[in-house]
Amino acid sequence: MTAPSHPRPQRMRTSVPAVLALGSNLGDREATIRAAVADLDAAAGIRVEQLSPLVETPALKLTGVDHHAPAYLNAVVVIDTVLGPHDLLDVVNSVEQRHGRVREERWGDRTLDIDIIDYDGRELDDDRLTLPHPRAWERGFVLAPWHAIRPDARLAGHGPIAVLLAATTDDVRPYPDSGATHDAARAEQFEADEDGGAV
Ligand code: A4P
Ligand code: MG
Repeated sequence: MTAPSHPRPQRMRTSVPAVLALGSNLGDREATIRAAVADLDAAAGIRVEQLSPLVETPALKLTGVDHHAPAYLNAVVVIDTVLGPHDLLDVVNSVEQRHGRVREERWGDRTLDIDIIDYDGRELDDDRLTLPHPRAWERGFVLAPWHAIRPDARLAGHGPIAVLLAATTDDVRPYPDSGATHDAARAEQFEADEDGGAV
């Protein structure tokens, strides 16, 4: 077969960085999160750049922290993607489905939740998607693993995540638990702020 004389120019779309948060508090939580990260990396248009350490956190319900509910494992991945934000949400939703996600109760127990925390620093709010994720700024279970791999990251509209993390109070433990908590990171941050003369 001869090559076409006028090959169609390939449309190249440049990739952008994005940050996804994964959470699981039902089933084999670690296996689910690791399989979901592999699924994301295998999806067309997504390359996983880095997976954070896993952390274990008590379930946050609409009524507050619920110590009777199964604890969550949470993690963050930094990705590069050529997908637009809504196409990325479609992939994220299909990976959640593949891992048995059932939507019965808002903030209910789940095998897998994947949120888009940041998409190239963009701010957006429509009926399907809010960027950055509207509650990421106050959640230790998002900020602590993100900070562990990208300490200089910023959350659009909110500023440096190191500062946001220092203001959180949730109980975020390394998994498997080595006895330390991310309070150490917060304490270091406070000390750095004091040395720098911050109020
Ligand atoms: N949606 C809008 N913006 C986004 C975004 N940036 N990323 C829409 C992902 N989805 C986004 O989500 C509801 C709708 O949000 C979707 O249809 C999507 O179009 P959902 O996953 O169906 O339901 P949900 O997760 O129960 O609700 P929501 O409000 O997204 O909850 P969150 O804020 O994700 O919180 N406790 C601990 N310890 N660890 C956790 O990970 N997660 C939650 C869920 C609650 N408690 C937790 C944890
Ligand atoms: Mg969600």
